[in-house]
Amino acid sequence: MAETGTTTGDVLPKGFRSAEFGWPELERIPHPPHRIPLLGDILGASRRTPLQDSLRYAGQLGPIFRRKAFGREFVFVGGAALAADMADETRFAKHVGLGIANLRPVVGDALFTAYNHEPNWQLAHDVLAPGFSREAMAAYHPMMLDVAERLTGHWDRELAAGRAVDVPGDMTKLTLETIARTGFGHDFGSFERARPHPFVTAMVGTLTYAQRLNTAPSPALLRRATRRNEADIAYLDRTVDDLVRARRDRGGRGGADGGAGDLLDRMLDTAHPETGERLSAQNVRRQVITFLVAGHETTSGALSFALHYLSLNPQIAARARAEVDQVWGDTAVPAYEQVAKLRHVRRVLDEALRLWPTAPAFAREARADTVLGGEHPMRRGGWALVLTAMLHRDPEVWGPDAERFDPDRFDAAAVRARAPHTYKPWGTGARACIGRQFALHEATLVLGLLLRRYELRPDPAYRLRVTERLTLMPEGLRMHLERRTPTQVPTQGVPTQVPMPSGAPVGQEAAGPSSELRCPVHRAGD
Ligand code: MNH
Repeated sequence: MAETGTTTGDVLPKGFRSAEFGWPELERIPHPPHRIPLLGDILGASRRTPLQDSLRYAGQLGPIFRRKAFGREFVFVGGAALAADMADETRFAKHVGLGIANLRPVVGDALFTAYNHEPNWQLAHDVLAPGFSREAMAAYHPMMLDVAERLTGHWDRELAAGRAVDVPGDMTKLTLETIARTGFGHDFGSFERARPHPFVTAMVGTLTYAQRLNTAPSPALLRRATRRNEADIAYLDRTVDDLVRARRDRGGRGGADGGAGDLLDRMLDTAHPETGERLSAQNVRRQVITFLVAGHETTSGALSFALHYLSLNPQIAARARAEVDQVWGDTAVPAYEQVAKLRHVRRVLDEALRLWPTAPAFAREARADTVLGGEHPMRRGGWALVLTAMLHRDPEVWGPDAERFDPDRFDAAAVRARAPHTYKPWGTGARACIGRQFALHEATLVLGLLLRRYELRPDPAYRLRVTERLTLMPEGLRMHLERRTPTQVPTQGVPTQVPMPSGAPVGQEAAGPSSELRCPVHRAGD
């Protein structure tokens, strides 16, 4: 790979800028007490849970604060007013730094890690966004159902054996198989394996390594981990190259018959509608890894947190289940259009992502010298991390009971009554999540299927513990299941063929500089 900046002993990612640079009045921003010379604010901080430590500090320090670790200073924003100001796309943009920049040796200028000015961002965005339109999603639906049936098959066997199910483990299998199948026509066989597929191990390895780079005191301590990381990256690359070769050898399209093909087909065959440009082979490799990673970890966490809260709140589960029964009725297998109709189930997901936004922060930088919130001067290029989990608990927005799980916060009237830019699990602006509708369709479908089939029984001894490896996950979450009685549950059968809606794009926001191209992903006001 061309970039090896983080493997040569240079721990700071390229383009890294400590907050001293971008914040002329940094000293006015509060920091935790008991600063230690050189080391900074490490008292009471754990290297494994940087986000949850920051959440704790936020409670003491207010809507904006800074932390210093090993000579580097970071600014964190979690108050609703300041976060909304940073969502102003005319003055701020995505900042690629820190954890994201650490991933550049793996995925370079693919969608998630591209710098705003890199031409491959717009190219890949325009080529791939139609892969998330309504039509594309409707074509993925039968494949999503197929993978979900593997999950219920596995859960039925666990249930029959009297075992508790491993929720995050199984959700990760489900979401990985889903993005691999729908995006790339690939089967990792996750449900047929006792251990995670080596691709998953390598992926988790690179994510963990990237997080460690943020807090590592010295590169020397990382030497062995760095070698390991290079082997992981080589394995990821090899796997993807095999996948691409297999597709080229077959010369065929993946995905649904006669459709536009799957994401891989788009990456390999589609020219930009205006410039005629195509993704390079190197870029395709980086995009495939990006989508396999970005397309499953966060959705897996979202499903896991949702199941955790459903198991603890039987009335909420009962209401969502009643909705599934009512909307899906006796249909053996839900059709594409029947998924978005599950409003309560969707609210459960929204609320789970409020409390635990599984991509827990995003970084924003000033496009030009500006004053954040009318109070904090910033220089061009100055940046801060928006702590989504903190924003989502701001009592000014969410009330004094912000810690309570309550899906009714997302009924239509409540959403309308809230100020814009107060709920940001998908990030913001042009660089917001491209896979949002994909994740929501998949997760709503799966929650619906699980609620229809099982009662969830929490392990009374379980206390929520959240692990952080760039994304959040409820660690060690297990629960027992009970099958609902057969009269309650419609039997499973073959997927009903549903005519594709001849769809207008979902969103109406223009994609980037071109006013001709409509982005089917991003909606105005997001
Ligand atoms: Mn997703 C960007 C959250 C599911 C692919 N995603 C982002 C960002 C957030 C995010 C936040 C913005 C990061 C930033 O500003 O630096 N994503 C999520 C969450 C879920 C999720 C919480 C599930 C729940 N994401 C998915 C799925 C896919 C996907 C599913 C693919 C199928 N996400 C992406 C890509 C980007 C992204 C690609 C980068 C988009 C861009 O910069 O153009």
